[in-house]
Amino acid sequence: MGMGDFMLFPQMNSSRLLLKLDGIWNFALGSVDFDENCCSEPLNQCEKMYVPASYNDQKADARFRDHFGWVYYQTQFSLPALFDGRLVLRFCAVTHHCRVYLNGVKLMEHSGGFLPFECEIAHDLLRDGNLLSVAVDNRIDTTTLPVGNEYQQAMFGSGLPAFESVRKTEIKPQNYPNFDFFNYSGIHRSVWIYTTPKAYIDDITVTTEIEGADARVTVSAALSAGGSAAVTILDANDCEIARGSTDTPLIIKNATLWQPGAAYLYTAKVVYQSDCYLQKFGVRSVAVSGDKFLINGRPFYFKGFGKHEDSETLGRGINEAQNIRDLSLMKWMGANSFRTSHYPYSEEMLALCDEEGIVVIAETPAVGLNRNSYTKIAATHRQVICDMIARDKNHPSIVMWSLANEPDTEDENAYDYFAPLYTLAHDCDPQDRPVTTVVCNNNYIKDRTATAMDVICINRYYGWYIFGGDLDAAQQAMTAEMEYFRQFKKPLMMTEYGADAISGLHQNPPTMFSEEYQEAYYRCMNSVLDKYDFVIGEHAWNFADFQTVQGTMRADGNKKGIFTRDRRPKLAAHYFRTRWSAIPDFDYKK
Ligand code: GCB
Repeated sequence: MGMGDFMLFPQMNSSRLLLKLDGIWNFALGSVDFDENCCSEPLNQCEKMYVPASYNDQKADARFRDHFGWVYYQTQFSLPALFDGRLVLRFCAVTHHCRVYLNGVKLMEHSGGFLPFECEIAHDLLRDGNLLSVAVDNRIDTTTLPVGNEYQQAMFGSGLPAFESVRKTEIKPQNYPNFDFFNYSGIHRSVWIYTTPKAYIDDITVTTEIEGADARVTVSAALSAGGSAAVTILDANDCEIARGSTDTPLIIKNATLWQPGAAYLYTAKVVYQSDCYLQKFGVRSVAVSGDKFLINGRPFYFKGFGKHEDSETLGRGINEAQNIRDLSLMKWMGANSFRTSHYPYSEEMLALCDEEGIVVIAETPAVGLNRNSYTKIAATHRQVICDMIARDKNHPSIVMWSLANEPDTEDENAYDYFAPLYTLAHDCDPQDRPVTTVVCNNNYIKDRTATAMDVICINRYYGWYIFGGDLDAAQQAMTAEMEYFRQFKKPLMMTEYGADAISGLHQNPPTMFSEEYQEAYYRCMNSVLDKYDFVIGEHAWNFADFQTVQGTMRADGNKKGIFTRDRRPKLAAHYFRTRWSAIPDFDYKK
């Protein structure tokens, strides 16, 4: 795959057929050694596994939950001989590394668990009863995004009897995520076969410029045999309002803007020979000006959350019903935005945000970068930035790109590492949206990266990890930090702040882990944020409780959710609902 490969979201229309291969597949656990036989022959010993979903939580068996290395998925399908056009096999996300075989022939290999990949299937490869095999490797290390730690041997060799005794037996091989979410793996999003005519539309890019009451729309397309394509612009009622061709700007008279909370989508219908594709888009502008973040020229205030793709049984698998519910809960709370922490989310979710008027900060899977990973990871990081923007560039809901979450920015090489990535993201984006890197540098005075971005994005846990239980100290520390950052005269956003709360645990006076403490924590922090006009938003960490690796810091996962994992509100949900209902989307800060 090249840099920022084209990747239209599959769609069924008058020129294209779309078949989902989702359902119950055959499945077998493998080892760290790849076994090609498990891809060329039907698996002889296998289990049933649902696709799309993580495999980890589908079985009541730790071998699945804690697996390390390869697993094998297989399904069989037959196709009617209906056409002689192109057949494309598309995976929307397989986490983290995979090899795809069809009838024993290797078709694709892909690294990176959160973005799509596809290839054309030759007609002569097909037969009656095709065997599709997908081998998936879940290993993470210092060369992958997200980053895995090397074998944790710190205590080994310490001479302590416990570690000496364990050393003699082999400790079971496992992943050591350098990030705080469960390393769910498997075929996480849909598997599709779609057709196109032989001459086809490979990619569409829509850019818009607001000119007074009108909008100038440029629709450009990558076309398999060159030339240009016909373009029709349809309004939200599917009425034609402009007509022309690719690369010549079209005018929408009296354009309706895409606004947070009041989405409006147009469609560009692109017709190229016998192919056609309907690309939705919105007319809206995004810019940073002084210490404000402007949407459609007005200072926007981000109210919302960091999230995860995480649910019962499905793990990190796409859960569209839950996506609907999550956006509904956000609206119930008066929230207007979220960040796709800590990886690109499904295209279905982004399309839903386009429709629902929810604002999105889109993040790469670059989480857990430490000073040792910079040199090893640079090429992969560049690729994932290009690929994410290529996939997501047309979504009006996305207003900013996040290059990474909490890299080690105290390291002196961090600025030199991130400055070119910042430029790259701007260069990749036809809409040239703002770019940020989300940091959590306790020694923030040493940070040169956060302040070099368009928006300073900070994760901060005073009152939890630092000054846990002491909200007075937390308030002072937070105030000092805001006083420090105000000198940069740039917009600053709290991309994370939070406190764990065990649902149902109540305490008066509030103590850590109680619902009351979580609420008191947010009241205290928000009282500081409200004092600073350059603070352009607050994203609570996290929307909902989520699964993590086991550990002394985590009781059945991370409990910083404002909702439980099954989306029941904690006290803080009601507090934020009251607060956010009173904070307008625009002009909150002077
Ligand atoms: C952070 C991370 C997030 C963690 C969170 C926490 O700073 O960005 O991934 O889950 O803290 O709760 O510790």
